Amino acid sequence: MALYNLRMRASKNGEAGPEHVSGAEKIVSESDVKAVAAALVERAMQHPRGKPDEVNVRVQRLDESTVLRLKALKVTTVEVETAEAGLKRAQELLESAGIANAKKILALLPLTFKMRGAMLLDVHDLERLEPDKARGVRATCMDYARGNASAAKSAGSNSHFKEALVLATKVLSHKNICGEICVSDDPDYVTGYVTAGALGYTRITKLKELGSPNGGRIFLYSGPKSEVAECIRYLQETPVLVEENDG
Ligand code: WAQ
Ligand code: MG
Repeated sequence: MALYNLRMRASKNGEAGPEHVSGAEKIVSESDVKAVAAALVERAMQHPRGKPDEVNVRVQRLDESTVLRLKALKVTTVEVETAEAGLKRAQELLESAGIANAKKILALLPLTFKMRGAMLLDVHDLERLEPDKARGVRATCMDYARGNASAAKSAGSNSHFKEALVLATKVLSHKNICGEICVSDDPDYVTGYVTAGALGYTRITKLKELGSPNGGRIFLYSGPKSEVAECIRYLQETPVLVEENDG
């Protein structure tokens, strides 16, 4: 059966134009398209960042032969008491994975707070590589490979962790991406993560204060500048299905 990519985006009218409220990505079979679209709209309407003024759902058929299948990154969790300690651990973890500029990189996080996508940062010279620096680069077109689990049910539940693991697995799978830092923009979700080679997906239980809407992502790029465009195309367009690791 054909596969479809569903993409939901919700925004509200802010002082300076539309503000992002929520978004989600699903890849489902034809028979699930209708139920999953409804579940995504429902989710947009119930988001803790507020009632949206506009919700868009795009449905796009995929050519199955282009779908890449990946194993989910290995997950570990680091417990911290404070956001400050969490950011310090993030730095140490990235350094342990060979990212020398980790401190300077983490200091750039505030620049991502207003962005809808991620900063794409060259880890060697700290050059920002996003074509549109206000928007950033969005990783899209990825989901779990679902056995018989209900696609609609999983689309309705906003599991930050599960969706982030899919995104992080896709992003780190590109040969020129060597890591990622993520802080949720949901005021009630303070757990974030870092990824990098041997770290896999390392959750850090507190990266910001409860109640703060300040979140963002940085994708760490290590490769020739001539391959940036291809990397962005991969992140945005290549359909990826992620197999959950057991246990
Ligand atoms: N591509 C690139 N950047 C994105 C994307 C995307 N598809 N979606 C969101 N962002 C950026 C954007 O700037 C957001 O403000 C920021 O990331 C955070 O997005 O293991 O909920 O969707 O429990 O709020 C981490 C889970 C949850 C940790 C992350 O991110 C865990 C989360 P959010
Ligand atoms: Mg969010």
